[in-house]
Amino acid sequence: MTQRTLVLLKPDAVRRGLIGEIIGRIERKADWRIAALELRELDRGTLETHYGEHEGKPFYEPLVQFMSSGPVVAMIVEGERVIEGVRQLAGPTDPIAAAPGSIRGDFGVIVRENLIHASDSEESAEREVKIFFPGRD
Ligand code: RTP
Ligand code: MG
Repeated sequence: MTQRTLVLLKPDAVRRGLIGEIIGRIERKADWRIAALELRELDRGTLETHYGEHEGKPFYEPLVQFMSSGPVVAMIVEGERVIEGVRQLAGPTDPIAAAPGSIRGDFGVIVRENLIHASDSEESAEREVKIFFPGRD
């Protein structure tokens, strides 16, 4: 089942020089392809749309601040079962709970600064691709 997913390398990953490391893990998966890729700063409107499901939660405002604290890498990744697959590569939200070998488990400590976002369902992927790459939906 070929899918596409929206992946963000968060500002902590970019600041720490982990772009190549993380993209390398994604690229090495058989038959997955990077279909779009851009380094960019996110404005508040984009983040409010993207993280709308979390509005009102205690971590929402600090999350939006963090995500606008520096450039991110936005990507569309395509391939076999890529939605579940990138979530597996990333590991659980809390990096301390994430197993070694996962991106968050290998490089993260803080829940907010967990290096990577990946769409969590087909519906989220379609919605998020439209937000970040409106010409590619
Ligand atoms: P993401 O959406 O970024 O791929 O991460 P996720 O599905 O694993 O986590 P989600 O529950 O959607 O939360 C979105 C992001 O908000 C930050 N967060 N901080 N308690 C906290 O301080 C807290 N909880 C979540 C994380 O950056 C998380 O990835
Ligand atoms: Mg999420």
